[in-house]
Amino acid sequence: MDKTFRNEVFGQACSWIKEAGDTIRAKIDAPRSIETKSNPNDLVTEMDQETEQFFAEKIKKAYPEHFLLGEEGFGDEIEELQGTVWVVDPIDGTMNFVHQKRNFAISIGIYHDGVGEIGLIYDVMDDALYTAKRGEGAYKNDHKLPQLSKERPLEQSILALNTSWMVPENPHVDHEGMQRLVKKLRSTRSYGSAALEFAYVAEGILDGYLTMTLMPWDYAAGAILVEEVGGTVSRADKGDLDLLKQTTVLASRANIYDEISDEYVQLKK
Ligand code: 2AM
Ligand code: CA
Ligand code: CA
Ligand code: CA
Repeated sequence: MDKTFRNEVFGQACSWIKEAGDTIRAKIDAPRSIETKSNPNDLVTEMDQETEQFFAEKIKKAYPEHFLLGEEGFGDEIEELQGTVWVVDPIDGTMNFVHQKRNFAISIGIYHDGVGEIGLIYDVMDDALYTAKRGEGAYKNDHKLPQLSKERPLEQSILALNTSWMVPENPHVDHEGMQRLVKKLRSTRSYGSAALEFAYVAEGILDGYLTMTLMPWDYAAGAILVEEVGGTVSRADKGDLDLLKQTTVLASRANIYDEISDEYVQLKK
């Protein structure tokens, strides 16, 4: 993607994400109808849908040749990653949005021919915008994020992790390895918004994030941010991420990445 054009798209995306966030903040206390999707704990609100629609309209008008891959279905049916694709999660952490009215984010990853060019994660209630352009580092608002430590060992690391992977019945990962991992770590956290968990890894306030079931819009922006500060991002078994599929993800400081994947994560099947 041409640099001048990328800067234009970046500016546009930043202004839209802030506008969408302003709207959500203004309506945070309004009564809302909550529906469920795949299961009783898989929530969606009108705000998720309206926010994705907002981006769909803006993108189509400004960049009719671009594609949108979005969680709530207002985008395009995408089978391959050719051209420019905006991968949008209008509200990441809908359960937090509903129950806590905080700890949720808007996530936008912009890919060109499959390469991540721009990542934006907006913590709406904190008014904190995390941004990255490939090859130009990552920022939290106007503050450039430093490269991540390559020294701190696993024993002194905090990993974002969902406790569901700890039970024997979980279909994704050997739970004994996960239990050993939890004992080895300094501690774990679980924020309930994948996008924010990536942003916190990029910011250096989490040392890594390990998860078993992410969709493209959950990590499209976050993967770019973490890589821009020298972190490593892949499937949990170190395979390449496929932006068109549900996937496991391990994102962490580079010096603990191999150890986590090789010594603790044993995927099932
Ligand atoms: P969402 O809020 O956009 O749905 C919660 O641990 C994290 O997992 C959130 O980032 C959430 O994104 C994501 N997630 C992905 N699939 C989910 C599902 N089926 N149900 C609930 N959360 C899901
Ligand atoms: Ca959802
Ligand atoms: Ca999500
Ligand atoms: Ca969502």
